[in-house]
Amino acid sequence: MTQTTSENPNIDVIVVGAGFAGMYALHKFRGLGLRTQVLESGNDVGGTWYWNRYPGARCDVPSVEYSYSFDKDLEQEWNWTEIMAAQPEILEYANHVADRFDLRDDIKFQTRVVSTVYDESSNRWAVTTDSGEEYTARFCVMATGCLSVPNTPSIDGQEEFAGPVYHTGNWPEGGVDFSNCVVGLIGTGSSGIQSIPVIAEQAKHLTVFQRTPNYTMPAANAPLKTDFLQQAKANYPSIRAEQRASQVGIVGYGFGFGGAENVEPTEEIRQTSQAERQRLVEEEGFLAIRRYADVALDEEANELACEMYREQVRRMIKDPATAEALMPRDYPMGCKRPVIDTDYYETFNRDNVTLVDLRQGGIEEITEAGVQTAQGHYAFDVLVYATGFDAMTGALGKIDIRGRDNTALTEYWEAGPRTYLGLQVVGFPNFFTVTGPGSPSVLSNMIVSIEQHIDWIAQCISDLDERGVQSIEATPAAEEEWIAHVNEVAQNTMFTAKSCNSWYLGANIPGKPRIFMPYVGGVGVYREKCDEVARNGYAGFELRA
Ligand code: N01
Repeated sequence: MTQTTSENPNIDVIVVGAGFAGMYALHKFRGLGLRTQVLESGNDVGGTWYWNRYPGARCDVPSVEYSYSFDKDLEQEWNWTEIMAAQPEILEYANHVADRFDLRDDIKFQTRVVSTVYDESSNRWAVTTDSGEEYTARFCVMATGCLSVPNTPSIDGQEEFAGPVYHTGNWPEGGVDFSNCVVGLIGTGSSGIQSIPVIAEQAKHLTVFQRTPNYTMPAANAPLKTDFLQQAKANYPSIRAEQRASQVGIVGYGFGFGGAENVEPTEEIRQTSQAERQRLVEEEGFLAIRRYADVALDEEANELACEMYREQVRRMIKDPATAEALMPRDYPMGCKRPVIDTDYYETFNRDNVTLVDLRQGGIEEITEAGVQTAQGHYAFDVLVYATGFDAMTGALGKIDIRGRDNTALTEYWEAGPRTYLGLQVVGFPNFFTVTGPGSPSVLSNMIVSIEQHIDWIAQCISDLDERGVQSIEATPAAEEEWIAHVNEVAQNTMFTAKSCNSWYLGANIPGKPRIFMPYVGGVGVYREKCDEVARNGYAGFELRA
């Protein structure tokens, strides 16, 4: 039954998505007295952590930092059990938050938004769902996630495969039992690297199809000690303040990246002899690379670190041909999203694991019984795609979003996403993107960036209402200037190195414009800029009474 707009004339804000962003948005907006409706396609809350239930799924940000800061009691009452939490624990946390703040009352589940259209005369957004319901609201907040549209590559014959097919980004709720299964898995990004060791332990045999070897560092995960947790809780005010002012929203309280000891890179790899580098690899393995500051800044220094990396792969893998196949070459370390793993390389020493290096001959087609490559046919009875996402713009692109003059967002973004501060788009008044392209987003601890965006949007709506302003829209000049700034700071980083292909650039999706999407300037600097804009009466936005 179609719900007409007249049945819900008082909604202030529609929030699309009930992941960590949508959940906090609902709580925050409600607190301001704004009537808020959240629409979510899944059966429950959790977003990323709801969909990505694949074996081995785990966060790579330490738990005490990958958690909400908005409620002091919540901080104190929740007890993380590991340095970096696994997916079930994070989903449990999301459910706890939903229960604690009665969020489900205003979330409509199993409801996919298909279009959202701005009506200039009423200054409202009309949001239509897959069941034909229509809602209208003054503001539309897209909490649709940055990695929420799984990418399944188009491969000849893929419909022919006779067995079950799974995607890591859309894993069945009940899990998958791989025991006695022969499994084929395509993709060696974070999801593949996390799931491969766990699937290999369960399955009769696992064949991994790898197109590009990745750089991955070992996670030093472990149970969290009670006294550490108590100490962290006591220090939360300063941890949170530091996170907000930091580069990536992580301060390394107790632990650095991947749960390892926090090491400040201070040395120059170019000043280190080959013999010294070799000695360090022998003593410290991959972690030896963390000491060098120039690796992130200079491609030649980076290549020296890559050599150290490859040497450690050589040392870890028994079969020299497999070792060679696992060595990343031709692109710098740090160009793609860093990966951390548990027993990834060790897995390739198992008898029941085969690595197919697609650089030696790619996939030609998927057959009824497996994968045909230029190197031969590989048979299996279950196929897993660990092939990533249409990142940052994918979820917005799937919704028919139309702003002033019926302009489609996909049209406006034809040459790549354009935003002011990653928060708003010219031509789309009262429409906000949470952790959108042009903001630190995926380069940061997402919860820190989510809270910052929601707090900013909430303050903005509240300020507009106080001043009797009906609509807010980024100006073309401000948007242009912001894009230029985003591009400028991304230059001369490993992210935009010539040889780099990453989903940050949209390079994983055929036909997607190649543009570096997130803001490299850092969450602290970015927060300052957003706050300054607000302090200056929302400079760069046009406010209409
Ligand atoms: O996806 P990816 P992901 N034939 O795009 C391969 C976050 N995350 O889901 O590199 C063969 O990184 C592709 O090969 P190539 C995190 O931000 C976080 O693993 O394009 N192979 C690549 O190997 C992460 O970065 C966590 O040559 C094909 C793989 O599939 C992001 O999600 C955990 C192919 C895709 O890798 C995405 O990670 C998991 C084809 N046709 C995810 N098409 C943590 O917090 C694609 N590939 C730890």
